[in-house]
Amino acid sequence: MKNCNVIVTGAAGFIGSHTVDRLLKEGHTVIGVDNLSTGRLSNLAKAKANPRFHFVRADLMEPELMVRLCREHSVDSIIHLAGLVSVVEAQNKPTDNFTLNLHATHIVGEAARTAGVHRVVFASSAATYGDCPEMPLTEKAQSNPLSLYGSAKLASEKYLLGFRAYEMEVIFTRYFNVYGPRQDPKSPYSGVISIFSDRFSRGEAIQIFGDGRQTRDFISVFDVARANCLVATKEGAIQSGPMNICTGHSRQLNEMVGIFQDLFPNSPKPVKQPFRSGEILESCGDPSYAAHTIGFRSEITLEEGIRQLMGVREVFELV
Ligand code: UD2
Repeated sequence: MKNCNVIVTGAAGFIGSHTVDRLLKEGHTVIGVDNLSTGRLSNLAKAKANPRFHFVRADLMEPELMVRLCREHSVDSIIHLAGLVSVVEAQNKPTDNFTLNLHATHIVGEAARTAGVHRVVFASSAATYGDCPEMPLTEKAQSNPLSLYGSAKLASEKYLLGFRAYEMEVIFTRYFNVYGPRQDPKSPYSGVISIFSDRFSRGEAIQIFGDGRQTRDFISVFDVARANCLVATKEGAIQSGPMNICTGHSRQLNEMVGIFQDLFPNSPKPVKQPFRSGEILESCGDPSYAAHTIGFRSEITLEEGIRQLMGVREVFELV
């Protein structure tokens, strides 16, 4: 793999900062763009010590900025991770969702076209599938988004396809339920593992919505960062289109709670709550396409990922 120059938008965020770390570890040069509206500089503490990392605190909605950065750094690919990441917030603030999850996609695509960048990796989501009943979900499954967040991601995918006319490759990484260090546990709509890790470590009771038998495809952010790095820097062509970033393993919420309980045997009993409205009972991605196209397979089991998140030492060498 040659050394590439990669722009990461949303570089100071949860997935962004891990992606930056991975790219740097692989020897690439990284230009991280973030307006720090939700991202944190502390997430980039390690990256900032690396001479191959350039941080630009700016709003990517300024179109000239992205073009200038692409040209100045002879950028090979852009990983566009910036956006409004809370599904609930996107639903409550449709205009912000439109601006940050759809209009921003245009800015990035157009900057890439103007500056002649050949590959754009766009952070999409399993939310594009909505309540599709085909399990495991392949990229060919029907898209039936149930939220404005999901529809903005799907619309962005379709919009970017038009840039293929300029010989640009556009790949849409559809992340499943991502967890790991630096994920914010503070909102009630944060990812369940970040909420549970916070509660268990404080000795507080967790809440389980429903019977706990609902399943998710939980993937470690370290695996996601590795996948992003592979997509952005792979030599040779990659076919444009969606790509699931998932483990292919469907895990019940109760199993995941069991992993925490093994680590915290004296934790208070979980509090059962009714199912959340609009709850999806099953979610599992088919990882075959990513395996075939970029050689990506998840490596971190849920057990390892949770132990790592909770700071259990022996698994740290894994990443
Ligand atoms: C994602 C979105 C959510 C909503 C949903 C629509 C995130 C983090 N969440 O939810 O906002 O749009 O997709 O399908 O993007 N759970 C508990 N206790 C808790 C928190 C969660 O039992 O304190 C359950 C929850 O009911 C669900 C599972 O844990 O069954 C995973 O929840 P999640 O919010 O992490 O992810 P998901 O895919 O349900």
